Amino acid sequence: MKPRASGFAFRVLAQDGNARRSVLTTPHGEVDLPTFMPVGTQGSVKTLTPDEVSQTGARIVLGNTYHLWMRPGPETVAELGGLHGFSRWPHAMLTDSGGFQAFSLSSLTKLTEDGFTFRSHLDGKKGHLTPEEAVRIQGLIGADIQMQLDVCPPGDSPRSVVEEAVARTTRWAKRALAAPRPEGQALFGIVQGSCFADLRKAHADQLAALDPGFDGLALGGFSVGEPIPRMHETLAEVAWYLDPERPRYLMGVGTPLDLLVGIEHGVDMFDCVLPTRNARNGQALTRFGRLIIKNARYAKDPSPIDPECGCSGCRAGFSRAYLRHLYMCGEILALRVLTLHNLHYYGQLVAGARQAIETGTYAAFKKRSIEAMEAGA
Ligand code: PRF
Ligand code: ZN
Repeated sequence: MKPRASGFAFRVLAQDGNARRSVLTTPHGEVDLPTFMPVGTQGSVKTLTPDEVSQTGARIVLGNTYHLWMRPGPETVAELGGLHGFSRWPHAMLTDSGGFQAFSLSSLTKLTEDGFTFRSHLDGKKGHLTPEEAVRIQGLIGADIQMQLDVCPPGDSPRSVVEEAVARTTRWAKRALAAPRPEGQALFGIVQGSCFADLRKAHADQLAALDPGFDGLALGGFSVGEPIPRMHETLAEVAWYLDPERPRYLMGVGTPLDLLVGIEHGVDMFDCVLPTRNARNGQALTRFGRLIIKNARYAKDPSPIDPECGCSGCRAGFSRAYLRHLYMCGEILALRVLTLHNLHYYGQLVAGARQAIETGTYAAFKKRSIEAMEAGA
């Protein structure tokens, strides 16, 4: 019923409420779950080398089909060893299917039953992305995990629009599963349904029933404009409901609080640009909330971002004052150190969650983490 792509396995080691501690085996190594996937849109996690990314604890990163398709092209990536060989990332990798990015980045996107038609955000050239083409391109890029092409309606869409997106995503799921795909690449399905929990549950059932089946199931269509409490409520209703025998991936989410809530309800994998993008905007994310590095109060502050942080920047002793100075001068080192720190913080957050689940103390861990964040630095 659930054939897994070769080289893949998924084992749940411990459960605490709906929170799960599991391991995903891929052709590029084991990934301890719950985990956070740093975003490497164009084949790099911005400002960092692969070695630096892995030092933050990450063992899987995300790449984007849309960007690599437009530039340098999937054939070039394939010729140069696939995204693993090209970017020299030795661990696991997942690619998003491209529709979500085509819709948000390119102009004149048209959605039909066949797929997306759009004009490239780079040169205006016409592109057409179908469920089959997304599998073909991701096959050339060569990540361990592919995502199906899906339809993600805005967070405030009426029920009828969401119903149509769900139905089309199911039809596209069947087409994606039927398309030829290299052995050793897994394929995940995507559950849509906005904040209509009944639509999401029905969609999860439909996708879980497909045979040959998906290797994992994702929750798409969150954090697209709906109020955050609505997202958390809907996660509470639906995340645990997704087939427990497959990894569950919450796409493009989120804040440290979103991760704590998602894990509580049974999510295993997350990705988000927040820790990397906010770093480049001068924000350090810490156990005690956000630190805006350009704030004048740090001008003479000799302490590191977080004295107890084990990231290479904090261990090197770079002070808040120094990082503020670098940031104000536009020095690249500030962005690198903040990116390293933020990803290390996310890595520590999911590592802490894994440990708490193993010891049956997840609820206390979540409460403690939220209280510390709210208390501030
Ligand atoms: N679908 C796909 N990628 C995504 C999303 C989605 O719904 C989201 C929504 N948070 C982020 N990235 N394919
Ligand atoms: Zn640090």
